[in-house]
Amino acid sequence: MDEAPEAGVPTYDTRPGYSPTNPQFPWGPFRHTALDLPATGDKGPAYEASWWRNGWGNDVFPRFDLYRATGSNPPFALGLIYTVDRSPDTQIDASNPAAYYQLGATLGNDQRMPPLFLDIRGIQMSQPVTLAPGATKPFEGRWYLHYRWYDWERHGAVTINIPFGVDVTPPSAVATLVAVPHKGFTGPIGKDGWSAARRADVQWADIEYDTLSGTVMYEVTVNGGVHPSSIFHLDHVHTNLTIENDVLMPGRNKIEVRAIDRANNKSDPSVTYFNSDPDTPTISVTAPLAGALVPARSTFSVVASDAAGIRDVKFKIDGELVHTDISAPYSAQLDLSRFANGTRVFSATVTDMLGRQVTTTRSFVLDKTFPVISNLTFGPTPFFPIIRDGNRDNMTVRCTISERAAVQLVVYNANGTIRATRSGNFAPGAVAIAWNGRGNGAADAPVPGRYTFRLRVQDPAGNVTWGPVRTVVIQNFELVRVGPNAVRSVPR
Ligand SMILES: [Ca+2]
Ligand SMILES: [Ca+2]
Ligand SMILES: [Ca+2]
Ligand SMILES: [Ca+2]
Repeated sequence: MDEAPEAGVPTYDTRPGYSPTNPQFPWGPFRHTALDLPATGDKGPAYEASWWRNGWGNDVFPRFDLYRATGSNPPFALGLIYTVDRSPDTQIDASNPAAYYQLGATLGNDQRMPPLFLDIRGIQMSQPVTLAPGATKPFEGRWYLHYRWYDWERHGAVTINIPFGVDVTPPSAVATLVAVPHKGFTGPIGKDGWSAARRADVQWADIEYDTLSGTVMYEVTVNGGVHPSSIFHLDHVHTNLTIENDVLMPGRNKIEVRAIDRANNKSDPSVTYFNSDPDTPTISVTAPLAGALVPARSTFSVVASDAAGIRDVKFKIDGELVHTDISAPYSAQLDLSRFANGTRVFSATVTDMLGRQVTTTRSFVLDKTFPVISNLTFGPTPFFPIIRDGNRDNMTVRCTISERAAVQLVVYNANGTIRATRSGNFAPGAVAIAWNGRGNGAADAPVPGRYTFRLRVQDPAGNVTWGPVRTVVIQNFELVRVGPNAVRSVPR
């Protein structure tokens, strides 16, 4: 490809070499572009490893590591003269020092030159302004490094021309990105693109996304994690990827695709979603308990789960829809006042993202009727609960209740705070609850004064009726002997 060497002048082998930091796969910043190129037509190992980069980088200070093949004769070079321009076949005139730069060094045993860095923006300032197709900066596009070796005596006969490219402009975003069930999938498709598929085919338009250096590959991200597959654009055979269930999760999967150009610039991501719902939902009732008595206003709760998510849970009473819940917890206080007392059926239906439905039911007994308190009496008042000579008395509250209930006597101090409570469970009919004047603590002795009290009556469904407020008085007393075997208590 080059002119024949002059007689008696050494020629130098400029076979491509390696980057010392990443000899096999030069990914990332521009490091040894020139060495990847067939400068002598010799496809060395580095050339084979990165031919698809084709010398493009996104660094405006590209680095060249140049060395001579071992065994060259003579064994040492002193340096090289070089120039950089847009022309592929510039020949360096060694007799005109104004036409070239010089990089001098005595090569060591590894035959490497010190790294040569080019300031492409600075070089561009002395060049005609050209804007290559697809470029956004004048320094982008194809460049050529031209150089000749020299030793103690003379320059090499051949100017070696190394093409390289600078591209700092990202590719355009990937077009018409979709994710669909894998082509083998035959199951149901729900609304909003939901399906039971656990494998997705991701596809996008097979077009050129970078007109400067060219698209070389794509990066696919699933739910924020980069997919391990390298998808090369070369030959335009791969603008798709099948995603398996090792990265595809039940639910809404976010899939992003970026185009990457030869210079390693990445496009903005294009985004699509794949909605996978492979499982059947579960549901169970947590309230009410089976057969429980339930008042007119009561909280109904279910626990529902589905790996892909739940569209809604519907509550029904005797088949009538009473509540729709779209988010956990699935719980609602229902007003059942329009339903009749007696056994009713609560049912809850969960619908998953694909549309599968599972229903659970539970019977309960509706009791909207509040207990009724009648015939309320109490006494005595005042009463004398403080022991004198072994004598004292209690106050007793009596009434009649309409149904089985838990009855509580609540006694209040004059300031409204609770002084004491006494409780018992009673069948329908007569109730009697006594108060010994003490508080709730065993050592809380009676204190003379005025107290108010009420009865609180709660049926098994939870309906509560309060009785009227009454007042009772505790007094100190002394015993007055009024006969041989008779005493009388006298307040004092
Ligand atoms: Ca580009
Ligand atoms: Ca499901
Ligand atoms: Ca809810
Ligand atoms: Ca009742």
